[in-house]
Amino acid sequence: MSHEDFPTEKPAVVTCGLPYANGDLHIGHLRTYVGGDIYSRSLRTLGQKTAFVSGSDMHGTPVAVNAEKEGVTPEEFALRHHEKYEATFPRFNIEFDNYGHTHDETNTELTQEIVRTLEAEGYVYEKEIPVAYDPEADQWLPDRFVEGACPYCGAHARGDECDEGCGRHLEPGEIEAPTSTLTGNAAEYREREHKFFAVSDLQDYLQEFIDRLEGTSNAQNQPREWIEGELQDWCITRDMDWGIDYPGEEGDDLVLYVWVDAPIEYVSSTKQYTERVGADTFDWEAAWKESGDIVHIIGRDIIQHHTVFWPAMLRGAGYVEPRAVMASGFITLNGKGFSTSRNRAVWADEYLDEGFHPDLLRYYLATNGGVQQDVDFSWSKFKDRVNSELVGTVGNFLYRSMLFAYRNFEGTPDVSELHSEASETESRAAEVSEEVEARIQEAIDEFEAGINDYSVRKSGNAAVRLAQFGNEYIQRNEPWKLTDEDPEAAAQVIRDCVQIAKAIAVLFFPVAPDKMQALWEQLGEDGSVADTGVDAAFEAPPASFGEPEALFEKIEDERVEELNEKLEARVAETESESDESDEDAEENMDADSDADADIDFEPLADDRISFEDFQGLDIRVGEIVAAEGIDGADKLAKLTVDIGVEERQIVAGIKQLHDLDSLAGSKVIIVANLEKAELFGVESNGMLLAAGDEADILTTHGDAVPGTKVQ
Ligand code: B3M
Ligand code: ZN
Repeated sequence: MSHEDFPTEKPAVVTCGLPYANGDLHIGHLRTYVGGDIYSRSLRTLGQKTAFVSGSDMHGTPVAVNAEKEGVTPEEFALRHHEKYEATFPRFNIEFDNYGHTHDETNTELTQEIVRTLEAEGYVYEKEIPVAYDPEADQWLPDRFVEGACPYCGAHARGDECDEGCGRHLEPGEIEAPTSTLTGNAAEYREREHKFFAVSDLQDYLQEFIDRLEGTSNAQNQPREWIEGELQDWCITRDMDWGIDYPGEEGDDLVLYVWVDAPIEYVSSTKQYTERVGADTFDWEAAWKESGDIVHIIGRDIIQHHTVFWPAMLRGAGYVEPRAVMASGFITLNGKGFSTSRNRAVWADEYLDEGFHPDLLRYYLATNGGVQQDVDFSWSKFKDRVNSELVGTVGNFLYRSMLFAYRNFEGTPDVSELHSEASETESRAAEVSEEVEARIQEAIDEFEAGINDYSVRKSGNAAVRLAQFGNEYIQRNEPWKLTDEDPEAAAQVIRDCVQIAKAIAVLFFPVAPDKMQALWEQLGEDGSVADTGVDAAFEAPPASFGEPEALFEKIEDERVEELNEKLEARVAETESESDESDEDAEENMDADSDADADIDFEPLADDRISFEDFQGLDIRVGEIVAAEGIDGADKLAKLTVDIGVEERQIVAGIKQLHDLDSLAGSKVIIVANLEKAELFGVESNGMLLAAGDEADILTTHGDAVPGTKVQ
């Protein structure tokens, strides 16, 4: 790919898909926003000039349908939700540089201007098409006002999206056997003139664009079938009065399709940011019209909009194309989809009201799986990860080493005498041992690689792995024994640990901003850790600091039981209240399918095997060293797996289901003594264990090292 690594000299814009202003936020919705916030903070830590923007999506039938149900105007309805979102995001430390909405003046003007440019460039034409119409309601039926069968896969679909089947965007007139969601009656098709954007004129451009596009592999690969096939032009108007008027046709009932003005909010929101802080701080035109690094973070159900329609619009109107699209998987709750109508959700406000710190959820959502993997939330898994990783690894290291430093040295030990010669050398951290200096550098490299691989899990885990090393380092060197025997050596070990603590503050800040600011202050540092960069990881901490306090608190089992009971009771109550509990009301965003509702489990095997037979299997813990797709094979990936005694090449059918780029470092379970096989001309020496059709990869719960036998 042609892009240079971050940090670049260009201004970067990180955006998050705009939430439709039509419902309450649950923690599943927060995933892409947390991811975007971590990603933009991480870019800044690397020294990249970055704007992080988004806004509420006010238009379209998702809002109009719900406003109608409530009997209020779409504007009133959408603004109310917009204000709620705007207040909720900061409570999770999701701090947009600008959070606007699509109905404001900036976006209305910019959208109309861009459409006029597309017209002037000859990309817009008029065509008569069949549009669904409800004769009883005497109304046109755009998008979600009509349902029917998808013409491509036959699944039940919405007017503009095959949301339960193949996921395609559907054009007006395409849906078969249309029915009106207003009256439930069969709809008719009536001919009507609409405006079209000639996406097909940009096909050659899009084919080149997709080869340049970075981000997650789903966003790079999925659009190929559309871009390389026959590209359909895109109807950009709708028969509604809620939306942005088609320029020059104000007053009639024709507005722009919501997907025209929604992504333009990315630009408008950046523009508002510049208007607030000045072009010297961030110049929206330099980023969007000259040369910027644009990174979109979205749910995987809107890949087509961001990799086909949107870049075509940008190109047609003379704007900069996206550099990367990170498309995330969905979130489930206890293995099933979130369901707002059944109250089967952990609501964003509820999570905070239960007294949990936002940084814990940020950590969980960002590092539980690669960006494009589905992530399951349960209170019990949440507890496990908080207790073992945040409390047990990070918190434990920080507390024990800083307490030791405070009690024995009243802060950072002075070891300058020991390094009087070294201080003139090229060492970046003159007073730190070579081993620790190298390990901090490794953590910085992992952090940076995570950013360039578009993996917030990798960048987020760099600090956790460093803390793991810290625990091992302190354990191995036993400074508590050295204080009498060899005080200088004890001072050096603790000096090293304090430096590790500082590096953790810098590298973990994007994931846990509040907690790491607290650590920064515990270290006696002034100002905000947000204003530092990776280099601060090597700068000496202040000489003195006070008694540290534990940063993370253990979650008790009883608390989890209580929360599970609350959730179950609430779902039961909602279901008994609702007559139509089988019929899920429409979810406003993604992640709402009942993931396991339709699984036909295979019957249990009748034949028992002996213990000896089982022992004949050599099952081992491994660690993925590298993963790449096999050319020509849709599903297969070639993995290099470290199994302690040696490295193995293993072929596994996980290519489309996992973000291969973020698999390195993952613990896996493999059958080591399966006979070798050749798949697509590639030798497979062992078998990776994974569960179900989604190839959910088996891993270990604790820290079993590669090579450990599974028994
Ligand atoms: N408002 C929400 C969705 O479809 C939609 C995103 C717009 S992003 C420009 O997930
Ligand atoms: Zn379909």
